[in-house]
Amino acid sequence: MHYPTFPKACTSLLCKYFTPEVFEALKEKRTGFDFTVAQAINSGVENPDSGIGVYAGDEESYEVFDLLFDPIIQEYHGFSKNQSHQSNLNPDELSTVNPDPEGEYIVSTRIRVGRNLKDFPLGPAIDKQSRLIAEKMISGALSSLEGELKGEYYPLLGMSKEVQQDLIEDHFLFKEGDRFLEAAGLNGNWPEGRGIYHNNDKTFLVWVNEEDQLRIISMQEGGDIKEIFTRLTSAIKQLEKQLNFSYNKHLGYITSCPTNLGTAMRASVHIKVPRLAANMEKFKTITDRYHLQIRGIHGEHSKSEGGVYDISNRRRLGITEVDAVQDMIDGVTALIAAEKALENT
Ligand code: ADP
Ligand code: DAR
Repeated sequence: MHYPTFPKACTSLLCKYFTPEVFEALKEKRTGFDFTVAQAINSGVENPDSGIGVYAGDEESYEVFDLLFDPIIQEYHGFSKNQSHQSNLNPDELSTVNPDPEGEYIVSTRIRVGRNLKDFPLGPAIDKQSRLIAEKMISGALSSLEGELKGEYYPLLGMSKEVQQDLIEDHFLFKEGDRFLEAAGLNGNWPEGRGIYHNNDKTFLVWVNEEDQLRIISMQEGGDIKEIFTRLTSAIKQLEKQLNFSYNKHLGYITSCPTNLGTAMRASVHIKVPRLAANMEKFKTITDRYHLQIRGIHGEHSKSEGGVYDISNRRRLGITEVDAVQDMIDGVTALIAAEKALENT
């Protein structure tokens, strides 16, 4: 392995923290699943426009390559090596249930968590056989769900392009792996081992073997955040009876991208704020103050359409799931107040 050359314009956390000294210290190291630092950084080397640029191949990567992962985790999450993560999945502790009861601004709400199977490699290091075993274990656990969560698993292999495209356009299914995921080694043997589970109403869904082995999703139109969070936490409890998820007291739930560690939760609304959209400085002042992230309406790296934005919690590690959802609720409440104020000017 040679020290990579990063373009001068590179602004990723990889470029910032993968110094020649860190390279020398890590270049010969391998995890128990034979994952190397060259694999961990490949996405950021091939995509210098990455924000982060690194992915873990297994839980052990976060220890073996700590000289690189620790400063990145510290900068992204404000979370240091000696801190412990706490989880709280109790929806009764949410203060507000719906920041837009009249339904004037929030088009839809989605709350998702990432999960990976304990003692399995993560997506960048898993081989085809283990990925298929994981798919079988996960789809088997999903087939036991009852009531509102009851649904069906649809493998991507054999799914018609039309059905796949409709599910993507309707915000239910992940897009085909982008260049960041491709370079991270997350698209191996695509589409084998990947799929989506959903109930009839598509208010409860699970992605299998995309960026993480599970993305457990609760979503619906409108802003009844408590109902959506309650559905999600109930599903997580059911699945935990059959699947062991990778978790440790320092980093919480283990994910391939370090931005998702801890709660691995992104709670988002698609919200119509055309006046704030015309005043991005004010918009971003509010999202920064409430630790929110702005995305377009077709997920990461997409654009806003018709003044609708995807607004979600940015913090995931060192706060609980209730805190993460509360971050989003408090921020969305402030955005709606600001949009209303601009309506009256
Ligand atoms: P993730 O949330 O899993 O990190 P993305 O940001 O790529 O992944 O979003 C995945 C899909 O979820 C996209 O199709 C996006 O449009 C959809 N989505 C995200 N938030 C919402 C929401 N509040 N309402 C409806 N769809 C949403
Ligand atoms: N494109 C990568 C991903 C960062 C966070 N998003 C995830 N994990 N989907 C980057 O380094 O910018």
